[in-house]
Amino acid sequence: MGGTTEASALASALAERGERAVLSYAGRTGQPRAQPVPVRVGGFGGVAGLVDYLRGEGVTHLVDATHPFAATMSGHAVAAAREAGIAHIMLTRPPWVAGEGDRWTHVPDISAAVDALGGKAKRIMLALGRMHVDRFGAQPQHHYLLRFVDAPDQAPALPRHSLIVDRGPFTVDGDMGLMREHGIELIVSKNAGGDGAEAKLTAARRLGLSVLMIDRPPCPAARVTHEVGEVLDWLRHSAERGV
Ligand code: 3Y8
Ligand code: NAP
Repeated sequence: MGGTTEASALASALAERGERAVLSYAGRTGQPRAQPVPVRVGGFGGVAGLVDYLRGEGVTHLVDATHPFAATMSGHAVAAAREAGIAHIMLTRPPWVAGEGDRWTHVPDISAAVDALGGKAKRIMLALGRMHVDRFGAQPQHHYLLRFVDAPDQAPALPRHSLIVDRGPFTVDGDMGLMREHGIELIVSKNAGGDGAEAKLTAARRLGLSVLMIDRPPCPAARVTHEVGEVLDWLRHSAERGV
């Protein structure tokens, strides 16, 4: 189950070893990154649909390498692997932790982030992608800098906004330039972890800007790793044990 830098790294490692693997995308973006293994795109149709897919394709190992905020998919993966009786592991990245010079305020979820933006108008970089943007219409007083992977069909429902269409991974210089150009005062970010979107946090630190950090949802998986190498070991050992 893909959609992250770690999933792409695992796909490359599996291809190098000649392992039979399929990488699955939800189909949220127009041109997902090409992969060195076969790709399937689109939802499965809930847990039952995923169980049918796993059984129909004779899948023996399910690796959930989706984004830490893809909580519904991760919950379905745990349930479907159990029902189909196949091995399951989650490959994710540790959350970011504030360091020296960071000015972070933590909120538990998107709703709390929206509520935290009451008060006078600011220039805010909303680095959350497209799916939750309209929620911030509850705080229309701000000017929002938005960054989407694909150009939207219609303009976002925020009265004051600028839109950048760009996919990561991003760079510190690029994000510092963007924040300066748009006079950004505050960055809103999911605690995605990983290095594909960390540049904005480093840029904020260097510019002395505050960050509203949205904590990730609970992780449903029993077996979790942060390392591609551990997934490869797990695949090898469980194949040897024939489980
Ligand atoms: C479709 C696959 C790879 C994976 C690259 C990572 C890094 C670049 C940074 C900012 C934050 C954000 C967003 C982000 C990043 C990586 C990784 C990551 C954040 C692609 C991809 C898919 C998606 C879906 C997309 C979401 C959106 C979220 C943009 C491909 C490029 C904000 C998450 O338009 C939409 O509907 C987009 C939706 C889910 C969140 C949202 O609410 O909008 N990712 N991103 C996957 C699928 O269809 O299954 O197109 O190649 C993957 C990547 N995005 O292989 O190199 O590993 O995290 N993705 C966040 O972290 O907050 C951008 O702007 O600073
Ligand atoms: P989600 O809310 O957890 O899942 C919603 C539904 O989308 C799932 O029930 C499933 O549909 C389908 N789905 C999700 N991921 C899928 C996958 N990899 N392959 C096939 N179907 C998938 O998921 P999301 O947050 O929208 O994330 C969608 C994709 O974007 C994932 O690949 C994720 O890794 C990637 N991504 C998400 C974020 C983020 O901020 N959420 C950031 C970066 C990348 P059915 O119920 O029909 O099976």
